[in-house]
Amino acid sequence: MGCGQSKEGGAPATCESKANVDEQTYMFLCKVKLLKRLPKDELPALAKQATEVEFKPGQSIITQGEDGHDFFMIKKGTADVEINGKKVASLKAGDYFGENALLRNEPRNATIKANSQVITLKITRQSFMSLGLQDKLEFAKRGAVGGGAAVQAEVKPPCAKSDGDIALIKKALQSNANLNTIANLDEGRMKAMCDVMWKEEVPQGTALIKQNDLQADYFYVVQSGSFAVSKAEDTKEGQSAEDAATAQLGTVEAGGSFGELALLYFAPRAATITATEKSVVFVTARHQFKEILLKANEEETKQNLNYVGRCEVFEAALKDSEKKELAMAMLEMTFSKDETIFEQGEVGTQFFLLIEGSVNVIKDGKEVASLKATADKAPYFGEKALENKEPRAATVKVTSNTARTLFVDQDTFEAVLGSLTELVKRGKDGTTVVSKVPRKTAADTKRFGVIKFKDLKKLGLLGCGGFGAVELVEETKNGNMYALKQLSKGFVVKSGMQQSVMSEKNVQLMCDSPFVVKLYENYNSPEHLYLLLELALGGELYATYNKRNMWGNEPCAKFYVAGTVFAFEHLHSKKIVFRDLKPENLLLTDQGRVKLTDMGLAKVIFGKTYTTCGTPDYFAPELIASKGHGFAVDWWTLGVLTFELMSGHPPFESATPMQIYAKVQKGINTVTFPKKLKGDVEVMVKGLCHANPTERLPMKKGGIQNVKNQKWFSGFSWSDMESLSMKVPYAPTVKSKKDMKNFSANKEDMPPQVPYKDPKTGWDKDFATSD
Ligand code: ISQ
Repeated sequence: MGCGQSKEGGAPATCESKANVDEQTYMFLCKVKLLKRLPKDELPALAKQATEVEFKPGQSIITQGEDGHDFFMIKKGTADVEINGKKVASLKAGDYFGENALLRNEPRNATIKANSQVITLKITRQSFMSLGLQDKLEFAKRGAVGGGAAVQAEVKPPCAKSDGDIALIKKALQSNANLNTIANLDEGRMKAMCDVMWKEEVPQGTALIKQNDLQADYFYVVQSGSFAVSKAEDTKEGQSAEDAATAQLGTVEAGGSFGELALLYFAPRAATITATEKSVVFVTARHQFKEILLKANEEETKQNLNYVGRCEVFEAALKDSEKKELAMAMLEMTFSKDETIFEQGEVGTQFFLLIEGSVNVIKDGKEVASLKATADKAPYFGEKALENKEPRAATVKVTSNTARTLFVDQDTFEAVLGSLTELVKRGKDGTTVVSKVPRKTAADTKRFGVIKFKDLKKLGLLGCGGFGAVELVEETKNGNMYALKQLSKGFVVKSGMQQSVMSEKNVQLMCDSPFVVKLYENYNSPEHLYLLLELALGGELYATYNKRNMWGNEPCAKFYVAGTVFAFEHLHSKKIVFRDLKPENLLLTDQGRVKLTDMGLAKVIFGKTYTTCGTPDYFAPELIASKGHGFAVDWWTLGVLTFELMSGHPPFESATPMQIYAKVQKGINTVTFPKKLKGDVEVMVKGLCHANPTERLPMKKGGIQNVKNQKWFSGFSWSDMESLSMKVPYAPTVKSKKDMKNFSANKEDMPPQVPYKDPKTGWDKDFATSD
């Protein structure tokens, strides 16, 4: 601990005295990003707690790697920021650092050394806490990215390119480290990117990319000229010196490239890039890049189709288009030597194709067949499970070191193609229509149109972010309380999120679990869409952890992780992938029980899906690589959540999303696990954050039970958790059914209210369940 001042055993400071609470100290505090989250009238009292501490030239104010307790602002003098012994920035009067130390123990991520006599203002965690300010902070949600832009960006025909142009583009692609984090750019892919690029002339002074711009679809390679990268002042102003030290600003010259984040997903631009002279760029759009990456998946689907085609049942029953749909819905599962794929007598729902390795088929204890996958033969077993739920007729046991299978379950098969019995009856050349089996929704069993919008009275703001506000509302007729989430239709259309919003509503309607926030009604007004949701007055888990400093509390982490396991079990059983787990999306009820919320990125899937979206700190590697992803991304995020709850920070934390992605691609084994995370919890996190999605614990034989059986959970009663009879590890204070004290919405997080111009596509016509 400590950061080098007299109080904490570092080199003695020459002077320490109570500062006059002058205008200057107050003005300093007003600029600090973290403190902007406090009500302004708290700042004078905090300013009174500031002490002046003086440092001599060469003296370290804070030291990289050490835990800190104090926050500093420079009043006079200059200091250097050093990371791993290298100077990365200099600081002057008005700069500040170490604000996270006011909340928790966290190793300093840089050393800050006085290079002249430096006078600082210091605030200790103890004085911050003694004023009760941790309870008054309003915490912004970490934003999700991707998922929007339903409309494809305009593309132009490719231009002719000289050998010099081709060489320049290839070199630019190869030397763009971020691009190589996103994709493995082999010769074929580089050529494909080069082939689709077109040329644009950019007059001097043109901003090709504007910070915060929602039109963020293109990637550029500079053929000639020069560009300046800049960020708006307001971003810099509230920034900590440690953050500023890692911000990347500079110029891009011929042979350079920029805009690569737009290739990955739709998100507002992070900086402004302006031509400082007349320039020429080569351009490509996100969907062109994604198509190039998807080529590899087409190969995989073709291969799966090959296997499916060789299976006699399917060959006789399915048309070519149906075989393709089946091939796309099949998932991979890997088994080890001596594992049984299934056992005689157990009731199974899955059908398997063996695509690598060998197995024995054992009936009544006797080996009756031995099957081996070869280049042109994929043996299959378990086909009866697609027609009925009869006990398995034999055991299938792996005899090779590993066996790779493709599998599909009855639910998926019937949702994608309909009943196999019907399809067999029809035959591949038949004309009878076999209908797909629709999935049951909670809506089938609920009555809608019961709660009318006019009967809801707004009582206050619970939160904002994403697309709008969440308000506490009362149904005046009976005093029932709900959370009303409001989405600005103008903003939804502007950011191309129409499909996502409709999907959020449909997905919510399918859910019925005590571990998932329920949806009661939807309303549609001229300017807004509304979701009437179950109320959870205990607060957001993220804010609660920050306010109560619960990071590292093991019983709490187990309880919330277990609740998430049940939420995922429910969602996945309905074929819903959630894709946005983070403590911000877990709510506590007034009783302290945990519920998952925000289905903005959730989606029903059969097989893989391809849109890169989520919250950067929680991105799984296959999302970054745009390889197609499935339920395994949720299990990755569970590993990240466990790590964060236990340590106070996510495992791949970095200053920018691209730096996070680079760490994610290096893998969980390169992450340093803090002491608190050693042992059983480390084993579980690594089992969930396996680079290969098919190797993550719940994706292997045994499924979700593999998580429940983890040693970290030994002694934990999963049945008590499921039946809601487990004692909660933390009981929030909720004084009445209208008590909003556990929420502190910050209006600054509200998205802009965009006036709605109806695009007349009818996108929202099925939204409302009531008026
Ligand atoms: C339920 N209760 C309180 C706050 C909420 C925020 C978002 C969604 C649901 C909520």
